[in-house]
Amino acid sequence: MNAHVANTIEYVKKTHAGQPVFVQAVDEMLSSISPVLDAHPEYEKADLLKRMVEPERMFTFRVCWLDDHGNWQTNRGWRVQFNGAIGPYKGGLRFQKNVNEDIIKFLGFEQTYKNCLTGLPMGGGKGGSDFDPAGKSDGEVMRFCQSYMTALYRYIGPDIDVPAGDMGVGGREIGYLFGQYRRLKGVWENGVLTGKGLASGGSLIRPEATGYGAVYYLQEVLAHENDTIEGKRLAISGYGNVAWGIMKKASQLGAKVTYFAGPDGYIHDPDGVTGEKLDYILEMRAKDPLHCKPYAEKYGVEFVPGAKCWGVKDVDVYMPAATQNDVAMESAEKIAASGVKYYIEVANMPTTNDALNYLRSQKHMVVAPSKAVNAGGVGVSGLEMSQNSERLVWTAEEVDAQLHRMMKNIHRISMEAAEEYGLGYDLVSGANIASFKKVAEAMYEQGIF
Ligand code: 2IT
Repeated sequence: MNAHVANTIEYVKKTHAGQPVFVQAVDEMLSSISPVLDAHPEYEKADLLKRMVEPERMFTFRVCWLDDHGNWQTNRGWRVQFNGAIGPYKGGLRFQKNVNEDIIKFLGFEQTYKNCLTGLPMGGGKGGSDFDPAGKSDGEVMRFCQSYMTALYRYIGPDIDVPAGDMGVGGREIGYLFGQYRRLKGVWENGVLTGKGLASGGSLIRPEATGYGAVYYLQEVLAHENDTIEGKRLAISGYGNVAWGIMKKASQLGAKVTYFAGPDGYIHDPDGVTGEKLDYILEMRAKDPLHCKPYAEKYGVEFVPGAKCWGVKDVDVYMPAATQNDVAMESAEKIAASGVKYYIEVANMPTTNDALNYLRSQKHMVVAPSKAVNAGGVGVSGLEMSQNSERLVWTAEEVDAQLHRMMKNIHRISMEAAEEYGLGYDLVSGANIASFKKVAEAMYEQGIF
């Protein structure tokens, strides 16, 4: 490994001992980019790597709100503006009770390189709160969002920093956040947030974009292997927004999701999640995002409590689409032993580093990294920003066609970057190298900053 890369990884490990997830994301990314540093000794001189692992800035703030019983509640809020070298900071907000500074930094770091892969001018940012949306009324969520935006509005804007949704933040929350921004600023700047409802200037296809994009990327991988998506059986984790997009697009293209998982266990539906079952997924999630068992009861299919579906053999593709570190070494061993060829990461960093490296070392497997596979979500957010800037509304077909092109391009540039350095069909290294090169070049040409 290039010495500057190795030293930077050691430096981050030493200085961020309390932030294991951030360290993991940095380690995963930097471990791929030695050949680029070998080719560009000027980057070491410019201390580029140390600058890349330090956010440009990060805000932490309190968010106070009144619950329905008239009690004051206080939550913690964050926004990291990680890297603005290639565009306004861009990335979602995660509202979940386990959110902390470590998680926000890991997500902001990943976002920088993911956003770069889309080819659109977007820098990396991320934010969130330890607010737990589970069981909260609409009124409570609205008051929380208003308070969150009151703390943040001075620091964001369509050309500054553009938040969106992530776990726990969907169209409803974005609506309340945007309403408060507009009230405070008194301007029509709807490009300040993406994932808005259509009436507020949201983009068609944005809710589906991450899942659709993941399936488009999978199609590229399959085409590379002289294979097609028809008849493919997918095992995924999650049944949230992203998982739902995968289910829908897979069924449109003649494939099917036959396994999916929630925090309570996993479902096996050999006929696949298709037709009206897709609507039921939305209904079930709105009622209770923590239990997928009701699906098994409704459709008379198998539910395995307290387990993950990693290692099942009667599928063709695994797609972890729930949350970070869902697949650790024990699951990776089962996945490798199952004989299934395709491991397509979807959630942000769903695999621990040792598990990811183990899967990548399996000769019979093709592994694709989340920062490429899930980039369609933020990619369509970028298209929403474009529509807001030009004050036009694109058709679903136009947005979908651009998303499809974007995913093909991400697969192609990743493949080419890996080939350029003699790494073969290594989509993980390729995505890291392709995105690193562009961010590094922009930072280098902008001087010390
Ligand atoms: O992880 C992600 O890429 C997102 N949560 C979407 C971010 C965005 O700005 O649309």
